[in-house]
Amino acid sequence: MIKPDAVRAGNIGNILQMINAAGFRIVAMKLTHMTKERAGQFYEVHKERPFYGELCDFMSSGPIVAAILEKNNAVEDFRKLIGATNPANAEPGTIRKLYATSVGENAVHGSDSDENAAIEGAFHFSGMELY
Ligand code: DAT
Ligand code: MG
Repeated sequence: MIKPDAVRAGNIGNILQMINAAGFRIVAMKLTHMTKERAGQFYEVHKERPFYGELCDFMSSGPIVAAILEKNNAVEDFRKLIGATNPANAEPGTIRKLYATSVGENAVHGSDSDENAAIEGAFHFSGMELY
């Protein structure tokens, strides 16, 4: 996902260009706006964390770009491309280093395993929206 902060800042194009240049194929993509309830469902795994409420408010604060990306070693390579959760710790040249403003408003989401990528893909897209 390209998160609401990056969409608001006009960075959809810049981020997609980096994703493209890194060799990912776009299988599905849409601009969508999650309700607070949908954001809460997406981040259910974090519901006991102190930042959960803030995270759900932020993720439902505006439209996002949801996408399914394909590549060999996609999960690991995408996490390398986006950089550390906290942009202060992200490597130079990563999407979060360039476009995130804080640990909470960090521009992009990337799945953390193939299994979660499948779950998160199905959260946003039906089978008919995959190409
Ligand atoms: P990532 O998005 O790098 O997978 P995560 O799964 O640990 O990171 O957390 C999910 C999101 O929750 C993260 O992108 C931003 C928010 N978050 C994580 N840690 C936070 C913190 N300490 N304070 C505020 N928001 C936080
Ligand atoms: Mg995560």
